[in-house]
Amino acid sequence: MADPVVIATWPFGKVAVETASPLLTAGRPALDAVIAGAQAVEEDPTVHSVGFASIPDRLGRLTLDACVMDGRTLACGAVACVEHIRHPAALARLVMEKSPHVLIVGEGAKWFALQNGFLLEMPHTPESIREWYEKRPEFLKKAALRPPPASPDDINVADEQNHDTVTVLGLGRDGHLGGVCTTSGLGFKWPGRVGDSPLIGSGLYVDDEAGAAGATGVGEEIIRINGSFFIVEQMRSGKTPQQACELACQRVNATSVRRGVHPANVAFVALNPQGAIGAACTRRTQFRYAVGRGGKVELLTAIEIGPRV
Ligand code: SD4
Repeated sequence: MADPVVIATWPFGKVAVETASPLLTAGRPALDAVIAGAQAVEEDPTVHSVGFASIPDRLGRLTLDACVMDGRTLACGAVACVEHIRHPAALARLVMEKSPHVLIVGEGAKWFALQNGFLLEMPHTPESIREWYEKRPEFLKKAALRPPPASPDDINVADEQNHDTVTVLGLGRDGHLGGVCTTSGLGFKWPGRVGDSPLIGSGLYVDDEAGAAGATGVGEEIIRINGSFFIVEQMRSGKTPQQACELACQRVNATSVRRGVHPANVAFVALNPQGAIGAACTRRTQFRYAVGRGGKVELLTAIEIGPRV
């Protein structure tokens, strides 16, 4: 029997931890608990970067991305660019359980949701529409509508507008790991743009035999290094979750140096099968995360890893 642990990205992840922790303590599987936690954030209208009421893309469309992974079987499922669905993490789980596929996108994901009893809903609130209108001129001034950004600086503009994704990792009493990642992606993103969050290996990876890892931040840079898989493989080869997260940040920094651009804001969390946790972010990301264990929930600040000189 393991002592349950749950870790979630950003201060708003506290709601996820508070929701997941009692479920883990009651002996529920890690995947059930973390999805329930993520869903509490998707449901929160004050969080404008996960689920409903998030900042839409440049055309005002709100498209959501999510994935889930079960550490026991490596079963996983994901949806990307899905509109009008309130709980993309639950839909990702359904892809895992009821389809032969791992990732379903756009209209196909919506069709699959309808087939399985999800309702189509209006995703905006008056506040989220107001925020979109208010931030739009400032955003467009910095990153005019033009071909895709050549440097992560442009992407960072979007990132600053919109923190962020909730990734929740959990260890159940039965010793199994589960994880979920859910987001609306970067605010003012290009229509059709998909980040790391629904990509197994980038935004999330979970394997009972090595550990679980999840990401938040500029998805393009996380995809480039396959961030979560990288961290899990580091743990498999003996690194602690903390060392593995720091190595992933160093890798992001190193790729930025090779490309001659400023390192982007990214952050990682990790959890190993023994219940040890880790977290790190690139410089100036100011990443905080929530942890629940031993009946307590706390907010911690991640160490920032700068580029090597
Ligand atoms: C993405 N990683 O779509 C997400 C967004 C995020 O901080 O986490 N921003 O790239």
